Amino acid sequence: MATRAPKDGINEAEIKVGKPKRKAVGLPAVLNSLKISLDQMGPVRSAQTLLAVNQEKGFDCMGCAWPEGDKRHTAEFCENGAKAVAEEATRRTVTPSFFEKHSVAELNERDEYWLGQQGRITHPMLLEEGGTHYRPVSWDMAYDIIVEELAALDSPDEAVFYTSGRTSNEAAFLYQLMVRGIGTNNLPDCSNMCHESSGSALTQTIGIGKGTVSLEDVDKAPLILVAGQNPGTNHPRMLTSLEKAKKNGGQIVAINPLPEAGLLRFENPQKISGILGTRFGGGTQLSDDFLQIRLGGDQALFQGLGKYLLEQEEKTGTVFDHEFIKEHTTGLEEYLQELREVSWDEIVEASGIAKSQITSVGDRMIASPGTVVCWAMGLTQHKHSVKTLRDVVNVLLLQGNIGKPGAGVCPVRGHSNVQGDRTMGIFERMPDGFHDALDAHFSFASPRKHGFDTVAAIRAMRDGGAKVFMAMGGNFVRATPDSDVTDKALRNTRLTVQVSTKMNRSHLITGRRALILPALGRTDRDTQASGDQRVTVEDSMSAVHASRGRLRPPGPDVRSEISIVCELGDRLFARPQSPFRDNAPQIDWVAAQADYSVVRNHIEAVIPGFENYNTRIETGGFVLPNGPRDGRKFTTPSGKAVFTGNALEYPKVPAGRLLLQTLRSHDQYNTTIYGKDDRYRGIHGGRRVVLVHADDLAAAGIAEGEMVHLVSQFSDGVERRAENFRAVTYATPRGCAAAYYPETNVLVPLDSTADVSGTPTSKSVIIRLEKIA
Ligand SMILES: Nc1nc2c(c(=O)[nH]1)N[C@H]1C(S)=C(S)[C@@H](COP(=O)(O)OP(=O)(O)OC[C@H]3O[C@@H](n4cnc5c(=O)[nH]c(N)nc54)[C@H](O)[C@@H]3O)O[C@H]1N2
Ligand SMILES: Nc1nc2c(c(=O)[nH]1)N[C@H]1C(S)=C(S)[C@@H](COP(=O)(O)OP(=O)(O)OC[C@H]3O[C@@H](n4cnc5c(=O)[nH]c(N)nc54)[C@H](O)[C@@H]3O)O[C@H]1N2
Ligand SMILES: [Mo]
Repeated sequence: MATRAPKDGINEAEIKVGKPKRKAVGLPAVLNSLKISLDQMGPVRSAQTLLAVNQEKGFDCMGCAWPEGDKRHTAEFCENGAKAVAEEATRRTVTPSFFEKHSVAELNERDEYWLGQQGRITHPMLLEEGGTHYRPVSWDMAYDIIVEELAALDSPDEAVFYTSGRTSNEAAFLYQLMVRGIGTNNLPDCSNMCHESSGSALTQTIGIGKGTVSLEDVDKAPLILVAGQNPGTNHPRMLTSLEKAKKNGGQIVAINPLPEAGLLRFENPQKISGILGTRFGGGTQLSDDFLQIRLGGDQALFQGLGKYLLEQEEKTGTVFDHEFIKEHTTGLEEYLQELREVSWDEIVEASGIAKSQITSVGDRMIASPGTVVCWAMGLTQHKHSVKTLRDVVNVLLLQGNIGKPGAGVCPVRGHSNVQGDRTMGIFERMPDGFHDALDAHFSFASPRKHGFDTVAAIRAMRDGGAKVFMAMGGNFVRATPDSDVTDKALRNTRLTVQVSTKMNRSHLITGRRALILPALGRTDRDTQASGDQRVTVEDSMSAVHASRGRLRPPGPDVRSEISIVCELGDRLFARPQSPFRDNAPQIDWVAAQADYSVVRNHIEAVIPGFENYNTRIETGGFVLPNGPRDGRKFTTPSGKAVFTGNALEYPKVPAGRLLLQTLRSHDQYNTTIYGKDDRYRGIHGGRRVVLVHADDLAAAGIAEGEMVHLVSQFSDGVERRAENFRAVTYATPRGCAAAYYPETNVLVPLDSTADVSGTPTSKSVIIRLEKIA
């Protein structure tokens, strides 16, 4: 199996490698975002959009899920938020004549960057069986095709309904209702590949699969550990919070295999001093400590921290929060046993961090009245991620660092509404309480058998068990692992339906028939029968607020996700000839489509915490109840937070092999490639690079700049190959390598998933570098 560099993609010989940056943002970031905005939107639209980002009456930035502060700046945006906005609000369009000109085969030769650059899709398009080109199709016909294919299935479990994390609360709620009305829980989502490990670990230990901190907690935290996260690129507005924490006297410890620019130093683009900083050498030193950890070494590190706290507790008796432990937790002994058994040698070996560095962070924790741990994909995408995160919780519980100001767990979410989609029921295994409420309110019986997650859905399509695939946003075939396997799986279906704003690979690797349904985005004005609508989203800290777009949509034939679901729902359930009338959820789809406040009333009736939903979003929104945060209430079976014992695990890499992490460059949004630079890491003009320690390159007899193939080895014996990468020496620990996603997804075996959460192990893939003969 192999992927080649696409035709018009990149000439690796032209990739320029410079010195990685030591700090993030500042003037270059502001200039870069303005350039991209002007290119894509022109001056008037740029101003209209960028001034409305994250404002109370504006739209929610789709760049990330970091919350907005109470005092909003006139331009509450960051470079990468501006890129995400420009990407959607572009004036370029992909019309039927585009599809007439380019066959699917031809488009498949193009790279992700080129596809994305073509612009917004304006018409529903159909690829007929055996067809070479997409042709325009009426909305009515498109809906009829979906209904017909769903009705023809032997079982509703032969259909799969994916969701990406930009979908609004309203659209997500109606979508899951439609899917459960059809009779399946096959609701995989991007979260399965993202923070599922966080959800699994947190639900088990603290009773809720969400973070327990507010923005204020971060601003005021005396100590913040940032592990497995690159905020300078992926959550730039988080740097403002970290800067505030520093100004308030807080300390920051960065835990990362790479010295990421944003973690080290930051120049705030919202402040004149930050913008001028580059010239005057300013900016804020963010990290007090940088632990350059081995890939997958975090469980060892957190066990080391726990072990040190225990050793000091045994000396002084003042390290643990005894009252908290007694009142609010169970399982301490099991955890302490684990800490006593694990040796320092093993901890140091697994993490690659010296004992003295670990104990010095331990001393910071002991001295600190509160600690926050923030994390993202560096902690969630390993085989032992759930264990690792349970050990993060363990350490925090020892000092009572949950449910007090300036302390807690902070999983930093990716997509801007991925957390809200989960709250709305986008999950293949929602708890019974949710189903009971749904059934009662809509007078139907939702299916209780768990559905497919992302990996299970791919297996089912591959093996012929799933025949219709619909996606509410996202780019399933490129976001998922084992690209060659996934491509074949999708091609094995009868119908693929993509509700999308922009072109991507998932429109080109299709079932026997394929539909593209063009959708409105966050920035677009959404006008329905009752007038202009707004939607709502939930950020990483459980705050729910409204989002309203004001730009003219790319064309009259582009529809909102809500309207698409309502039209489908009406045809599936509510008409005399509807195939799923028997057990139909009782809802007026037409009324819901006409006025989204009707949808919010339904949500309020089913999901706790949404009381007076419509009223409260008028006044800036509200924060959902969070037991651990609000009052140290833990909805676990024991009613207490749970310490767990987790035998130490870490990736073991055979000699001559490397452990590869697949990560994001500064110029991409997941599978959307904005450009070919990774400014902070000093890479310019291309993406097929592999970052390796100088000594590892030398040991492999490979010269800096030489071209190599990446070959992954997994227990299934299949050789997975990603070809033609340029070797770049980089400051990563020995034995560890890094390359960009999605070019390297072909290397991630479908069956290599995290225990419990099922997340593909995108941050630990065993590879070897193959010299090109
Ligand atoms: N501009 C932009 N913003 C985004 C996105 C985007 O693509 N572009 N994507 C969005 C989404 S969906 C998500 S989930 C987030 C992703 O946000 P991140 O999680 O920051 O994204 P990654 O690029 O995957 O970076 C992983 C980081 O973890 C480190 N890391 C890798 N493995 C390990 C490990 O074993 N231990 C430790 N301690 N560190 C490790 C890497 O070196 C890197 O710094 O960002 C969101 N925001
Ligand atoms: N190897 C590797 N694989 C990974 C990861 C990794 O770190 N390494 N990260 C994983 C993570 S964290 C995630 S979240 C997934 C991301 O997986 P996805 O969410 O599936 O992927 P995206 O690239 O974010 O999807 C982009 C597409 O969404 C569509 N889109 C954008 N906005 C809208 C909208 O408002 N409405 C609709 N209907 N469509 C819209 C556009 O057509 C665009 O092409 O990838 C995962 N895959
Ligand atoms: Mo994500």
